[in-house]
Amino acid sequence: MSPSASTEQPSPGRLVVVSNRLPVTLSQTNGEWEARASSGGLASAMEPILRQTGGLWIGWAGDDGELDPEQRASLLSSTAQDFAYIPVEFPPGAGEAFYKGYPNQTVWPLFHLFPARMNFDPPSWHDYVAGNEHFAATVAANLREGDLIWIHDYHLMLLPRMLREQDPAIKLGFFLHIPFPSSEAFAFLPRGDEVLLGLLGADLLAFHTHQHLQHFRSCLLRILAIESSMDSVEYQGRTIKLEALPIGIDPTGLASLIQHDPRTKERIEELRSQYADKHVIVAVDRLDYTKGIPERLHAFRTLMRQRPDLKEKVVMLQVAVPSREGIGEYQSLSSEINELVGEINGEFGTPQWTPVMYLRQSIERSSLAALYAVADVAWVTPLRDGMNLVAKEYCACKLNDDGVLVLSQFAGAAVEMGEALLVNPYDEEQVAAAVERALSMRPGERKRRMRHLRERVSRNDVFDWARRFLKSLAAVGLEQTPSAQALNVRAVEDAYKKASRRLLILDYDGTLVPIQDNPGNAVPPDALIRTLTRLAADPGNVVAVLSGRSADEMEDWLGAVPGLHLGAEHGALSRKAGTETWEHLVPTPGAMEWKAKMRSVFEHFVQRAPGSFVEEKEYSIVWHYRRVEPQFGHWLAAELAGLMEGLLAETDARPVLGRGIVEVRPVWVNKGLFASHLLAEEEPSLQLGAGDDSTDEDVFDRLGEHAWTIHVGTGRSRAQYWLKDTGAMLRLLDTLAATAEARAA
Ligand code: GDG
Repeated sequence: MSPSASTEQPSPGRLVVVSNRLPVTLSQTNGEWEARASSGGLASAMEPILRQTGGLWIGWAGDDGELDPEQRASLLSSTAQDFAYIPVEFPPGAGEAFYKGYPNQTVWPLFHLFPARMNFDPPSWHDYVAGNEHFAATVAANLREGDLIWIHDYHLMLLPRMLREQDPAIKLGFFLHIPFPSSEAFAFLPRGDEVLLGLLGADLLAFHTHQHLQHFRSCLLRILAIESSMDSVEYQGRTIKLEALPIGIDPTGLASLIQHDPRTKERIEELRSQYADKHVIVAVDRLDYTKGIPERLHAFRTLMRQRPDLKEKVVMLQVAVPSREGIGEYQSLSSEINELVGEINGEFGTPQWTPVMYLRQSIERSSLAALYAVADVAWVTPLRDGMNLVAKEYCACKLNDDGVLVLSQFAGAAVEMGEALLVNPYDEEQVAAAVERALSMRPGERKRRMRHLRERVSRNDVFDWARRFLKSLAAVGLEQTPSAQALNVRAVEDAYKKASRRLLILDYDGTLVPIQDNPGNAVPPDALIRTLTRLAADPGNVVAVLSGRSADEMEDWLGAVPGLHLGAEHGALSRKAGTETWEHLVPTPGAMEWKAKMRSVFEHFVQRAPGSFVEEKEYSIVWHYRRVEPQFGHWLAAELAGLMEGLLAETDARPVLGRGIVEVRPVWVNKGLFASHLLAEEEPSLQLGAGDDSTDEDVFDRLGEHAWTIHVGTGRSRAQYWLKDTGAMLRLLDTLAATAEARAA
């Protein structure tokens, strides 16, 4: 254990770690079941904290339902001290089906940018959902108040939402160990929207790098139309933190093997004498197509062809740990590598020299440390990797700073390891040249580069990583301002029944009808007209639909609903129930000369952003960019708003950013004014205001403190409550309409 691990307690809560596999595997040897602990970086980072907090680690033990629960529990308890391993129970065969299907055949290839290797079999999605449900059930059965839940990786991306739905108050963080792809690639993922929604159940979502985090944000925007900031996203009344937290390793553990462990020391001596007259290049990977093993072998062959003088002077030790052997892709990769190694050794080898030593097996940690310690060069060239721990482990083992790291620019580790020789693993000539340079680098440069690398790897170790994650997770509730809570429909219904006079002010787009790419398509469906008619028919109700749209559109769409109040242009215009005329609630627009000046600027933005258009209303002028590529659209919107601020400085008009729009209107036009007028005329005993964007906040502010203010959809709001979407809003209105009718009958 690292000394840093035992000193600082990261959080007061009990830690519950959830990962697909427990760091203990139950397997059968000669008919006898045994528990074998794996000593990965994650296990060594989690176990001290689990021990400190008496925590739990929940995961699959790999026995696939063949053991009875008691046997399993007793085997597992023999491996954990002061904390518990809790196995997730799967029906026989279901654990394997879950693991091998959607996570490894669909998500893994796509997230590593191999869409052509992606397989999607619809039943595998159902296994994925069911697998996550098994985890959810096990977690829920073991949870205690105050627990901090930390979910790991891509197998469990639906779990955050499942757990949140069971208990909205839990504290839950998720870490993705693999890269997150760009939105263009992510769009290929079948059921990708479900995956994003699953992740949004967390309070904290962390990735290895900023690039992965930015890709996640852009997927939220493009696929779910959810906006976010660099470090957070607002969703259903919660703030979800977003962080880039590169994982580290246990450098002290490795160094102490090299310095104090007799087996490691012995192995170092053996390797040194075996390869005394040779440069040693090491490569260590799981046998996976993302790790670029064939590409590396091709580059090695190029190097050998270009540099015949390296004959008998260099050896490449490639360790490849078999992985996911039941999947066809992996079997053919294994054969491809065998053939390549055979070809290279056949082409260049001599009776005294085998250029590529290929170990297709797992080796002991002590041998691995010895290999790193002895190797002159580490050749770490994955085609794509979340982080890549081998790169960091190698540096941690160069205690005298004498070694060179050749690293793929597509490994997450490249972000932090600029002193390595960074290469594009697809370019075999460039890679071969980098390895050549590594082999001939002068000692001064080698040591300078490695010293920086090693110091950084030592500072940002895996314990520090875990502490930072948990500190951030523990602070979740404390940093958040109290925000909206989910609306309890039953409670509104009760209040509604008791009230004799009720005022309902409802926004239109995004509240009563879903937002459309083309605003002209948001025609009210018949069901909405019927519900509004029923509500407005109740003599106890004043029902108003208040929108930023023009009076003409409001009249066309809702003018025929008897008894309905209408508000247009954010309440600057009002049409009372039972009348046919529109009243100006604010001074008449008058000259508003600024509008003409703005028109040409707006038109210029339409030219810059195809798909956008300008709408002119009595009191305002609007640039609609909903159909423009979202990031470009937001960027231009900010530029337009900034430009307007300057141009309009002398007037009383200001730009306002809305959902997919920039609107310029006089400051005195706002929905709060409309609400005030209605409140002055009525004396409602129940007030309800619902809206989805920033213009509706003025209504929430104007209604009394006991009002039912409802924010529809995602994002931050000063409303007291939120509802998921327009569908939920309509169901609420239907329920209220039915309540009144039942009473009247
Ligand atoms: C995922 C992400 C991310 C390898 N061979 C042996 C052995 N190993 C150990 C290495 C290293 C680990 O396995 C491999 O870690 P990687 O980071 O390279 O890759 P993944 O397994 O794909 O892990 C990855 C990681 O999660 C952490 O977030 O870095 O990007 O894909 O620790 O030393 N260990 C032993 N014998 C071997 O033969 N004992």
